[in-house]
Amino acid sequence: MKLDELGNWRRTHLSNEVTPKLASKEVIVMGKVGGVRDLGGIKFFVLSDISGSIQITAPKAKTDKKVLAKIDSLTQESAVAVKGKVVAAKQAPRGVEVVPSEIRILNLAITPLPLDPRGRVKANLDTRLDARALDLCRPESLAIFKIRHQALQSVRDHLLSKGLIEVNTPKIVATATESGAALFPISYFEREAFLSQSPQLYKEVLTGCFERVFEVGPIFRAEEHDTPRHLNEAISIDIEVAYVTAEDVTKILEDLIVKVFSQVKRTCAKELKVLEHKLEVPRKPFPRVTYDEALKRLEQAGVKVPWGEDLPTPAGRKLGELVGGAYFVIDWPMAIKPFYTMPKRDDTKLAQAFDLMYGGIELASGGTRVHQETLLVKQLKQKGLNPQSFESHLQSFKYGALPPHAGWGLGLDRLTMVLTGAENIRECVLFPRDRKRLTP
Ligand code: AMO
Repeated sequence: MKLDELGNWRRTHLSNEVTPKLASKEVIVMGKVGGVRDLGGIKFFVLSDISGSIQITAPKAKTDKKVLAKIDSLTQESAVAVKGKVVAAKQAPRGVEVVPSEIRILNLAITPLPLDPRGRVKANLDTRLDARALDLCRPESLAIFKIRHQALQSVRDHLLSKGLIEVNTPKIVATATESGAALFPISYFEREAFLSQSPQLYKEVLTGCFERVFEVGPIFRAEEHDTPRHLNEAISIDIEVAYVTAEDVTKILEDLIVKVFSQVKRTCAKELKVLEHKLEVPRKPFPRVTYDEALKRLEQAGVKVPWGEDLPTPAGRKLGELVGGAYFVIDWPMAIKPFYTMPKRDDTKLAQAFDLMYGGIELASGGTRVHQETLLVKQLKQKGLNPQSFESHLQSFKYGALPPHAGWGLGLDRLTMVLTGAENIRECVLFPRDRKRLTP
């Protein structure tokens, strides 16, 4: 079938702007078709757009034959433009419908569809991600991404209001920053390069000149994890601030989390309802649990973690049950924190580093950093890294004499999980990249 041109038609109203008040006015609405029904005397379909939906009703006796034939040829999810008259109608879902005088079929969906974006038939996550373009039209997906959008806007507002400058650092890099997390190698002309795991080293260097910076950007981790919380490409919100310590930046993070939760709760009530998620705004100050206390409490609850090891997932989950909500784990062993972490003055086995947890999920980590070149070189060696590979980074310590500084990285995808109540991080990312998924 030949498709119609959009031509000079433009939408006059979004579907939710069509109300009984417009009765007898002519409108042009555009959107996707939600299944055609024929009730003998009338044919009708629901047209959905970004704002909601409107019923298009064609009484057979009064509608042009060409229009009726077009309605017959419509498949679910086809894109159409409808010109017609607004009619107040008690039986229609919003008490209003449009009686079409002309229809333009802009694109015809091929059936059967791999999934029903109107959610009448539930599909599993893999099927949904395979047909993500359709899946994103589900009201639940839309709700998640509106909340993510709001969260990001609140993050930017907050950090800008604290005087931080937004920056963009390179994602093609020469060295690792996060010990343990593997790198994706790429071919860079005649050399090998890597996709950046974190803006860590760049944001630190920037404190020497810009003092307070933040970045929202992708991080790439070649981890083989296949969990509901890990991706191979994630979005990290990173900050780094000069002349402050870990304790100061935890406060920035705490304020930010409370602000994001409150603003999402206030502005996304409709979306939270679609997701049936009750969002609790955490109260300040969030509990601070030292690593030692965490191990003790876990042991009392029957979960043993040897001192000096990271908290494995079940232990993290248990700690989440014991503490609940948002809390910091502080005073981590240096052995499991990256080379750039500042040790505690009074106990050098411990790091001036923290993780922000929400229940059993790690949302962020950060700390005070080493700003002295000699200590940094010593710690690189202790981690089995070659200081020569970090020569260009170390140069900025020599020339610029970096000020004391601290910062954190907060995972936007994980933050969205917590805000939306999603059980799998893939729900919160448009086109997730994991061990098995590189398309769509
Ligand atoms: P870290 O490695 O803990 O710290 O990462 C910071 C935050 O980023 C998110 N994140 C991830 N989200 C999804 N999938 C992943 N594979 C993944 N890896 C990390 C998490 C995590 O808490 N440079 C430090 C930050 C700093 O100290 O400033 C860093 O990258 O939410």
